[in-house]
Amino acid sequence: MSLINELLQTYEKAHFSLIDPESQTPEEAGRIAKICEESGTNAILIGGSTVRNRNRVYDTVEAIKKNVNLPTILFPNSAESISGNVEYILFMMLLNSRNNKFRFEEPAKGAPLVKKWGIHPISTGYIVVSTSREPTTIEKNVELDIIHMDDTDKAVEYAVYGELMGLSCIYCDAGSGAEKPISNEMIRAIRKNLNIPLIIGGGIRNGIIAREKIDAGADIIVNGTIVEQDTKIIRDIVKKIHSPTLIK
Ligand code: 1GP
Repeated sequence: MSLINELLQTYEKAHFSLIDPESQTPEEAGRIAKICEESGTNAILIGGSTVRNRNRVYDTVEAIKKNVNLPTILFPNSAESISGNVEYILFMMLLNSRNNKFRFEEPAKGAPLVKKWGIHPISTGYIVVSTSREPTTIEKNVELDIIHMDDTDKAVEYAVYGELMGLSCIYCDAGSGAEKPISNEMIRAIRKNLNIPLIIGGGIRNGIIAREKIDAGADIIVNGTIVEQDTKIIRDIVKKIHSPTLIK
């Protein structure tokens, strides 16, 4: 069984903590990962939109693996950021990219490395939703077929396309540090049309919001900015994700 299905079978819903190798030293990344593990997160995602240095990713993964017993999952932005010591990789197609580089070319470049190094691939349809007035890093770096906050139909189309192409999960992301998270309405519409796990991230800053996203249909919540800024909130977010629904 795949890691995501295994996690969802065990915990029903899950939480991933995202650590950007460029935001701190590998030792500090290991320390943060430990706090996330103690807070109840279910896996450590390693990645960032601007990571280019494989050695830095390698050292960060080593430090994290030394400190925690959680699965390590790479969230790569390019073939160059794939490191052989990670256990899993979100092997991604950026579905609403207008540029083939992020849909096919970088994943193709990375594919032989993933095989050679025995990394377990988690085939993922990645969809970026634009919720911020100021573009997020990913919006600055990739030319997108823009999906606005209320463009629910377009988000559903890309998500269902990903499922029909045989991808194992869909990750809808408002981008790191997004002003607003993806709306509950959009998550509900995607969930209604999708039969594979749905990961939601970007701009989720507290437990109540995380729980709303779960109630709307998210299976996994990703936190990055909060992980770097205020690890105490992670405990509350994880608790709310696993608490009974807020919907009366
Ligand atoms: C970004 O979904 C992740 O790719 C996490 O976003 O940094 O806003 O938590 P935040």
